[in-house]
Amino acid sequence: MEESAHRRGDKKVVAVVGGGLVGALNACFFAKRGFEVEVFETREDIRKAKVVKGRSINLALSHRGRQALKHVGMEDKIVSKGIQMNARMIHSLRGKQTPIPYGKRGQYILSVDRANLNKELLTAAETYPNTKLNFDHKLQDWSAETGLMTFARPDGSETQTQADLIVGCDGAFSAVRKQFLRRSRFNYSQTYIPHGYMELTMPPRNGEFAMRPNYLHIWPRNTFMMIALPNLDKTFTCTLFMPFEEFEKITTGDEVIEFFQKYFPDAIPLIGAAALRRDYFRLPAQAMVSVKCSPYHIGDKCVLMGDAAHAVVPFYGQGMNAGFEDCIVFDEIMNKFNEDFSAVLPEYSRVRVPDDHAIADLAMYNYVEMRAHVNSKWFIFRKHVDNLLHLLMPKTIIPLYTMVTFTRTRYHVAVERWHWQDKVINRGLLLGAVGAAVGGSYLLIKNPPDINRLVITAEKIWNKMVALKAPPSVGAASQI
Ligand code: FAD
Ligand code: EGU
Repeated sequence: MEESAHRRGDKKVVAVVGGGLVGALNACFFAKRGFEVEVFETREDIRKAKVVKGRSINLALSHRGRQALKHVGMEDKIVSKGIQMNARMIHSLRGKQTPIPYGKRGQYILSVDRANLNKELLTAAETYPNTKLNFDHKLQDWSAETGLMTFARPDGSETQTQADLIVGCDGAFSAVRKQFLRRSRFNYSQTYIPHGYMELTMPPRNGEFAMRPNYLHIWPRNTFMMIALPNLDKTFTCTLFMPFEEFEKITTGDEVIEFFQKYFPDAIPLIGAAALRRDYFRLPAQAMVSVKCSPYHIGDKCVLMGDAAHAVVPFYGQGMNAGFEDCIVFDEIMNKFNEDFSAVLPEYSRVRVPDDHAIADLAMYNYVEMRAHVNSKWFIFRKHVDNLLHLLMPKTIIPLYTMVTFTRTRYHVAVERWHWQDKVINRGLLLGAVGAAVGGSYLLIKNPPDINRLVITAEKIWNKMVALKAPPSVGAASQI
């Protein structure tokens, strides 16, 4: 048995399994509270590694993730190395580019480098004297009764260590979660979608970004989709999404070019035909899985967070953001229940499961939606409709992506509110088509130009007309 980490001093020992994005951030949260924190990570220290293999190269960081980083004093450091994306840039088949802002001026999401984010968070965790990082430790098994964990080492040996609390942050294929599956009354579902993804790098052109940098570039083509996020080194990482079936149909360099010629012609010169022929075959397409489970805890011993609790498909750009928000929610509950794990853990499951399930559902819904009938025209049209309704009724209609991306509205409340808004719109259209026209012209004649008052009045009338209860409230951060 390795050095037992059990109860050095009077503070409890928290073992964070997984030193990925959520594990490293969580280590900071627990260390800040003064716990003895031990992080166990399968991989070697990525700060020393020559090649870092792993999933997606860059990620969209938005409000929820930023708030979590702020809690541990890391927001500025990460944001300063992020690239602002103020709008999407929609690429049509003909190569026409149409920007659609995310919100008002100054509302943006950030493209951040996954490896850098992970490294910075590990370094931040390590600056706490009460944190120890253990790399090359792969969790094999653990006991829910005693909290004893068994790790495999690269040399084939095994070590054991004990903790008061085990925090499973070990990703979509969580080893911590395996124990949950053996127990009664644990709900679990996983779904692989038929699509895979492949990352391709678009190099700089004449030392500059090959496309406008401050955008999330999207090529929506129903079944096929590509998106590109900018990197600090002036490259873009393009992610091609398509059914595995289609990936497999393409077996030669010529077929790659032919395929891109058909669906993403404007990207060929930007990525480079030669690079495209080569890079397409470098790595096989990667799978995407959606995992939902509940509860997220076992007694006062173990809790799941991040992808270990809820892997979501990437079609809302929320996986990491949701995992980071898990850490804030847990932290808030720790305050409320005085760090009493036997009260905190069940409360965390009670509060967080509905929200993580809601974002998993939303991401899956958006995947189905995009795949079914979203081409560039439809994408642009839908976003314009959303924005127009919001402009007309700023208090009543808030686009779903706005609530998800730019607020900490609980995910399940955002979904309720979205359904409510749909009802408002539908009833409004039904009852109000004529009424609005007549009433509107009357109002215009009676009290002219003050456009602001007109909008507010119209909004009130509209709300009366459709006669619905007040919407679920938004804004008040994560009301528990
Ligand atoms: P991971 O990042 O998977 O980390 C888990 C860690 O645990 C790893 O370091 C692993 O080595 C370690 N581990 C695993 N098993 C063990 C074990 N047995 N013992 C010890 N350690 C172990 N999210 C966003 O918010 N925005 C985006 O734009 C976005 N884009 C994405 C694009 C793609 C193509 C994909 C696939 C995902 C995207 N996501 C995005 C989601 C995001 O990648 C994940 O939600 C996030 O990485 C989850 O972090 P995590 O720490 O929970 O898990
Ligand atoms: C997918 C893969 C555009 C990074 C959803 C939008 C994504 C990201 C959207 C990936 C889309 C899709 C939203 C953001 C973001 C959009 C969003 C998706 C980042 C509804 C690196 N999605 N993504 N929605 O609105 O809310 O721009 O891999 F194409 S950021 Cl699928 Cl906001």
